[in-house]
Amino acid sequence: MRIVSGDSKLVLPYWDYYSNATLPAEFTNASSTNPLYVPRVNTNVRQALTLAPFAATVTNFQRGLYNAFEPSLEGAPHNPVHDIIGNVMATMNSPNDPIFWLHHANVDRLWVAWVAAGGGRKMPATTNSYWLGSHTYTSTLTMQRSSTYDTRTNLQYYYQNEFMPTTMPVAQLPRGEVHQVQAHGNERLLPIPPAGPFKPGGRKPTGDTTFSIGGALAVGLDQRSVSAQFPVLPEDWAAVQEIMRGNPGTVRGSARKYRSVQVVLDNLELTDEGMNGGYFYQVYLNTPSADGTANGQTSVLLGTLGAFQINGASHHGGPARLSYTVARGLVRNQDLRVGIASISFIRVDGDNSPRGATIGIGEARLELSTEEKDS
Ligand SMILES: [Cu+2]
Repeated sequence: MRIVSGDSKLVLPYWDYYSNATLPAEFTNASSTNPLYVPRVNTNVRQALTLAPFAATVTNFQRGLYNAFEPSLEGAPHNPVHDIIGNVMATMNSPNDPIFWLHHANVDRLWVAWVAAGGGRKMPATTNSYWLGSHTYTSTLTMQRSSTYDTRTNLQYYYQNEFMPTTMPVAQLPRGEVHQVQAHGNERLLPIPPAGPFKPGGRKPTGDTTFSIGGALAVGLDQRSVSAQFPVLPEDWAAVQEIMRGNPGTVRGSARKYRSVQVVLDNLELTDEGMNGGYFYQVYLNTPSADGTANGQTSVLLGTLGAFQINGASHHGGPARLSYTVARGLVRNQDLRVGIASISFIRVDGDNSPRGATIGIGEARLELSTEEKDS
């Protein structure tokens, strides 16, 4: 870009929404001659932010491991920033909104900051298979994955500020929200949203390597928060418990040894109202409490769901499916007594959000998987 621009001092901007959650004014001036303007649902993303990826417990990096930065940062703030801004940003054409590039520069910067923060945070070793292969940008431009290991030495750029955010933007936490994911001690006491009138999906194998121990069918989401509740057999909870302890779990009806637990949202569809974004849902697994009461249960935040995530999941054709790993240690022994599980969808609105039906989920279920995840 320095060559093309003829400016040897050209630098790329990033948008630090933790410092200012409102879109820079250059992007919101609706003048027809402003190349940075596109219509958006929201221009403030405070509702999309969280400090969860920067927690001391998030020390792994790569997807597939527990307590990993990559899926945590993607879960929030990356995805909800797409969702809350909405319109083009909530689609796979999101690079057509110029703010995309400043958002992604900031995501890259947050990664640099996470690496620099130390405290046991570790990138995969250069010898790890994570670094095999290459990124293809155009038919004539590829880059070895291994060359993206480090920004300063490999890629020869740096950011003006390479520190992790430590505070949320002032006065921007809505409605007592707690934003934490995927680590010990990050449960919250959550009043579970009311259960929707969804039919149970039943226990069944869902593939060669996965087995559903329960779910709910035809789960419709709108501007309200809602829970999908379904029965789980005590013996299946026992298998979950084994897996949470780090042991393989087995279930009746399958000869497999299962090694991880996930919440799967299958056959996802967006309504016309939900298509443009401007909202998202926090996805929680509510583990059953000893007395079976609906409130005061231990809940764990698994990730986020919105138009951008669904558009991404359906990008390569076939039914849109999203899965959320339940990290080991999140489901504790004392939580595993009563046979009702809840997958809860906590609606998060932007300043502007659609009313009415947004998302349809063919089945929301709790699955065991043979996939091994390192602790
Ligand atoms: Cu993105």
